[in-house]
Amino acid sequence: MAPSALPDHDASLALYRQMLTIRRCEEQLAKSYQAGLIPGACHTYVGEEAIATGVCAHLSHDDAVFSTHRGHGHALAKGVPPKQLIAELFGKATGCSQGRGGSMHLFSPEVGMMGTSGIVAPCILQAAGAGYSFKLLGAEHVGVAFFGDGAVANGAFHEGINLATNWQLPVLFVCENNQFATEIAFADTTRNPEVANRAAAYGLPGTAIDGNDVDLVYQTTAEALQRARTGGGPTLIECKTYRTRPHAEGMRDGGYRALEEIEAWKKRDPITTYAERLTSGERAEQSEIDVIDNEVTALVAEALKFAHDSPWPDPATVAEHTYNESGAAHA
Ligand SMILES: Cc1ncc(C[n+]2csc(CCOP(=O)(O)OP(=O)(O)O)c2C)c(N)n1
Repeated sequence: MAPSALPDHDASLALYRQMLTIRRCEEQLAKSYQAGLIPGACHTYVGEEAIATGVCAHLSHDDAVFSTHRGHGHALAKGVPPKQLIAELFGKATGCSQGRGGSMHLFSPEVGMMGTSGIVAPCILQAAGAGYSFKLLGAEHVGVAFFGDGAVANGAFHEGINLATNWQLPVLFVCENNQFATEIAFADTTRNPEVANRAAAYGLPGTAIDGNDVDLVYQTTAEALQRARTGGGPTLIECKTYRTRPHAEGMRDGGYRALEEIEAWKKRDPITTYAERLTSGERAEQSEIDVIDNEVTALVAEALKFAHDSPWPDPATVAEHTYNESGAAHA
């Protein structure tokens, strides 16, 4: 699959800003977790920011994203403001799910963020379902599933991709292959440690790219979305990447992977390498990068303060959002 054009000066800086916003939020969330401020699990996206950023740069609020347990980056890139994300993880009423969901239940339908999920793989089926509804409606919107390599041996992968391809639905399947599911190496769970070449079995285009290269993610997504929005059906994009923090905050990070491997991937950091590329290739000035760094640091500090200062949900509302309260008759 030949990639489309490189992002221009403004688009490149927007990609840099988005990746850095995710990174700074994750750093704050890791610290907050260590300070005991986050009830529940917290799986950070550190090291994988280029994927959500490069994909979501092309999406509108009408496109539907379905995500995973590692979904903070997807939510932010899709348009959830940092203050709503951090407040949600703190359990505050101002969070995107009003403090009732936490990290693995981030919902913001108004921006097309249709949910993170603690269950591995159903996002693949949900994105296929969204694609089906968009096709029935004759809309040019797409359903997008982000999922890890741990979802690939789940039946949902087979069912969702087969159905979306057979019916030529407008869907993007984005596998974030960070090479581990919890502490199990992908290569130890399959005789075929490549994901993209599985596409041949279903008859859809599949491509494997460097998921730490935001330009490449951006370009590859542009072409896949063009196909999806014009009736050409789904695409499977395998983004090879690495998480450089433990599976979840509070967990160990030794015993199942080599520290040298983690250090080697940190040198391929998607954010610092992108800043170097932009400045050395004369796509942007260092002074522009510096301004963004300062603005993002201030934005996230403000979001953290907002979350701290926000109220807890009113206990009297505990049963709200549990049942359908629209008054519609139930079957
Ligand atoms: C259906 C299901 N099986 C098992 C689990 C337990 N589990 C939670 S996270 C995880 C690993 C997921 O790995 P991957 O999909 O590669 O995503 P990553 O954590 O690497 O981003 C597993 C097995 C689960 N949540 N859901």
